[in-house]
Amino acid sequence: MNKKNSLILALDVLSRDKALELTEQLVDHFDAIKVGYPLILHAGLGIVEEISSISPVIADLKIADTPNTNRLICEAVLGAGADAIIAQAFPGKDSLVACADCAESFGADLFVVTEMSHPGAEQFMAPLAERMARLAVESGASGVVAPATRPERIRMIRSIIGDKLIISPGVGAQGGSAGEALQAGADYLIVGRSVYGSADPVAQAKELAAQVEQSRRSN
Ligand code: 3DU
Repeated sequence: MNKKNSLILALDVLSRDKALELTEQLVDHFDAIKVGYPLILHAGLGIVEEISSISPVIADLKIADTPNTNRLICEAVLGAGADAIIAQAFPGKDSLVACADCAESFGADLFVVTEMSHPGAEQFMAPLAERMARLAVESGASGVVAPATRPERIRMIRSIIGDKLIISPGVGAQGGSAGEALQAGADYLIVGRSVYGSADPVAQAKELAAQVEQSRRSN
């Protein structure tokens, strides 16, 4: 993943044709396309292979199982062409290391969820986010997922993970601000509905790019 736009598209549309149409339209505006259960369950794993021939793909399966099952899931989606996977930290170090080892064998990246961006994440995830960020580093992850809806939490997680990457969902539909998330230390913003659900996704992407540019200039 080349950091050019600092933007990742969350492509949670439900049809193969719509996904490919948006990918073609938006590929130049985003550094990667994140696909998850909504699209893969509707369109099949083949969609990972198709999109990965156009753009880097992050498979957001929030993998959260035993080490062996984690490995099987990683092998399936990385074998289909994904360049990165996202895993949950809470199943523990052995489960996360299974993902990290598999990612390494494919030359892929692993991102670990520390604290999610929705309000419910404050219940169980936030109190453990620091430990999960530390575990991500210890397990050999490339980076973590941290919430654009709570920039102060990005700042805290940055202080733990050093120069590992932070990819950050929550801008747009969830109410987070692009500029605030970047200023707090996010490397990439993950944006979905406010782009693919808009009447003019390219215009929305350009608007986001302008916000990224403004944040870079004020640094
Ligand atoms: O809310 P949006 O439509 O901009 O999409 C955000 C995407 O990021 C979506 O795919 C969601 O599953 C993912 N995500 C979060 O929103 C929050 C997290 O903590 C992790 C991933």
